[in-house]
Amino acid sequence: NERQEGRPSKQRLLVVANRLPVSAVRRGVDSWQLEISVGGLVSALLGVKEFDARWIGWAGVNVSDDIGQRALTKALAEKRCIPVFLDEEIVHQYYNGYCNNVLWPLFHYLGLPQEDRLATTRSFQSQFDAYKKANQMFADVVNKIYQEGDVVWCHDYHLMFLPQCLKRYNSNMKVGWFLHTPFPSSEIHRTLPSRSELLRSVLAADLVGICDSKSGYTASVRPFNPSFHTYDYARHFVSACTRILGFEGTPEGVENQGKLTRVAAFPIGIDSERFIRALELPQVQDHIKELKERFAGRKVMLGVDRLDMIKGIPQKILAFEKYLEENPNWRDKVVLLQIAVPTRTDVPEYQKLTSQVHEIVGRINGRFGTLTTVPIHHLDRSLDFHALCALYAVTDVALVTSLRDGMNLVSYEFVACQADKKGVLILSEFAGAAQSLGAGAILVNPWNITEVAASIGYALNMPADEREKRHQHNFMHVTSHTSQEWAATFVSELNDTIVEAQLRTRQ
Ligand code: ADQ
Repeated sequence: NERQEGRPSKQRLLVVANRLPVSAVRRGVDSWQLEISVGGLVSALLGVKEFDARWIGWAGVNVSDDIGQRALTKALAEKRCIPVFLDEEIVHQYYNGYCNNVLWPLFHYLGLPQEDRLATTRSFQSQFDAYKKANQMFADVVNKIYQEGDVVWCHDYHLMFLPQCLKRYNSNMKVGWFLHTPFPSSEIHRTLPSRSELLRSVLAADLVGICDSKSGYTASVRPFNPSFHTYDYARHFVSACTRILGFEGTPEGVENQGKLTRVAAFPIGIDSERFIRALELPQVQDHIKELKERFAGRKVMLGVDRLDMIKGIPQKILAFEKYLEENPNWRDKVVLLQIAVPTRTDVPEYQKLTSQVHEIVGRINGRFGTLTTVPIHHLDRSLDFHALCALYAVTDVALVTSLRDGMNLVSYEFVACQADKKGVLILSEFAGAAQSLGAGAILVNPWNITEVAASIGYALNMPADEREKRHQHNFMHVTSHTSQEWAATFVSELNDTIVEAQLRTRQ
């Protein structure tokens, strides 16, 4: 029992996210194999040394028996993870339904899947009920292990209802919430039937952070990053609260009946050192050599994305086709490597996207390929970390053309691996990263394939001194705005907010 264990010397940080940073595979009645999945959030939190961090979340598997649940809980405890057990029906309604069919497309301005629109509208209420129920289940687990003085950091659109559930348990609990996706214009948010409930719940948190490459929205309190001054997502959130709830927007956030919730923009980053160090490893160097030989005499263009509607993969490939069409002399001098990790493979909309991409790639390779070469290499799979670093390092032009993206870490990873090559980044203006890497990248509207095709030509022909200047700008940003700094800033802001709130209450 954690409550009886005595206080650890470091302050405890409870990180609550839909998925735990491990994947669990059952090996027997009471045995589990766990593998840590390293992602942006995990490496960010590894860097926050002053906290004793624990994770609370779903392990991604349905475990209905007591023996299995007990064994998994025990195995996860060694990794400082605490599971929330969700049954199949809840996962179907909460995760597949409300999170991925409603909030994800809506927050990315894509609306609901067209053919499912009516069906989704009908099942909306039951999905939202499941969403609230699931969030309550997360809150129950947090509440059970919470100790006075802990900081609770809730993540993403899956858990918008959680801050309120936690505050109902204990109004003194320090609760922050961070959104990894864009927060859309209030005109989009107001179409959501549960628009008010979600906003009210999030406002129960003490600090709301929006993933963005923006500087301190709370500049009057403490400027984080004074060289950038845009704050679109935070502004959209405040507008939604003022227009939908009638609350007051202030320079610090949102105020209602004397209670202020601070709304801030916290740009996420990557663990840039990890990428830079990896490039020195012999196996990565070997891989780089192989790739250079394989593509000798051709410029390498690269796309690395999850295969999701928001990433704009078909649009990107069509722009590349247009470039080849208009520039026959480049047809045998450039190759596009598109690495796309499949996600949500059971959803028809995503299956359709996969077929669409395959169809376009096949057509273009048939049209411009020769007996020995093709212009596009498309892989439907994930690459391991070292292979990914090598690929970033040999790339001349990276194409990040998301239709919308909270930030986009691929653009950061590419820049981190380009110290030698000083390659060019073509970046969608609709990715949060455009706010921070915009001065070094070529910004494009991904819907305008004529513009993207022209940018490909500009990037391929860019003189070395311009590449160098652009790269330096981005490299400076990526190496000085790291994931570790992002996490440390959020948590220390959350602590400060509480101190301020307590002071205000005492006055
Ligand atoms: P994602 O939509 O997953 O994240 P992104 O920020 O690009 O998008 O991160 C993807 C991660 O997966 C990167 O670390 C990348 O290296 C890795 N990855 C992608 N394709 C891969 C492949 N084929 N093989 C191996 N690795 C691959 C969400 C939001 C983003 C936001 C992040 C973090 O949608 O906008 O930047 O969270 O807040």
